[in-house]
Amino acid sequence: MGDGEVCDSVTDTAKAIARMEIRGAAAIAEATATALREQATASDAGDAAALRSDLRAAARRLHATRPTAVSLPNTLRYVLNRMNGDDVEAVRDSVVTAVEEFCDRLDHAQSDLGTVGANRLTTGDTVMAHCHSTDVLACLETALDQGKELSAIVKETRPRKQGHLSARRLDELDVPVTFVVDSAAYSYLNEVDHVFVGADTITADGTVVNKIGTAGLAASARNRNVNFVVAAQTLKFDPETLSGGRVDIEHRAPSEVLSDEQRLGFDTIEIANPTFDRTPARHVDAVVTERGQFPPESIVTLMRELYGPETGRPWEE
Ligand code: RUB
Repeated sequence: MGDGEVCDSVTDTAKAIARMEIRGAAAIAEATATALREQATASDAGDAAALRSDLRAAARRLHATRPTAVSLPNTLRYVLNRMNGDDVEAVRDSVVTAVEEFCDRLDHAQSDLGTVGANRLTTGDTVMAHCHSTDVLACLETALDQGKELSAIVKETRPRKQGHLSARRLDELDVPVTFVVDSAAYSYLNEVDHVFVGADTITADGTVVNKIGTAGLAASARNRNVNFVVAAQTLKFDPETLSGGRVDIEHRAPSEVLSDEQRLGFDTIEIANPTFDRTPARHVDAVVTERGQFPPESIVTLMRELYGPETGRPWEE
């Protein structure tokens, strides 16, 4: 190493993120930060410039895994912008310290956000959940810890069925869960007090990019006058959208939709598998963050305050 080569744990983490063994924006952020720390400690770079080059190479490898989850580049920005020092030890120490700080903030952010989200909930409420978001679960867990009784309707969330993870977690917490296929959501909305979803990315105009199916659910919730809440740490804000950047929507393999066996006889039919969609701000009642609750249209102000000076791509330098 020392010549832009990445260590095994960076490669392993990148593969695990790409295969969705590590998934969800917060988990991706933590794994990314930890992999950068591994790179800093494993590198045998001979001088500070070589170590910086190894770290940027590691960051590029990680960045290439999932294009839509902005927590990943925001993590890279946080750590690489704090990388400093004139010798190898100093650069290494600065990265290790930045990663510790980052992981600490991540832990606090989720529990602070949970408290804000729990304030929206009262005993007897039924919440509909889509996909698996640890930020959403933090809101529900905090409300339960406060003694509020909740029930949940959980959507399966095709094609990867991450709704199973949410349903199992809520069942462990003794929340009565009704598990439904995605197409049943509209029929169940009249039994629901709030829809809670997470986010992978929130743009400067308050658009919420989250697991495919979120936008349709938000439109249905608006149609039925059901509160639609997005639980998302400010780490999900995309600072590149402050200057016109667009969020690319990841497309994954057709085999996630139909297995090779199911595909027999379908081979001339194109299968599309977009992973995320865009929910417009007008369908979102509130964005719950660790810094409080915001109408989506006001996110731009907070985004500028938090990320104004950090919109670059330090892994490309
Ligand atoms: C997961 C997903 C989650 C967000 C938020 O998508 O869309 O709602 O990532 O998760 P995938 P969290 O399964 O493709 O990663 O609140 O845990 O950060």
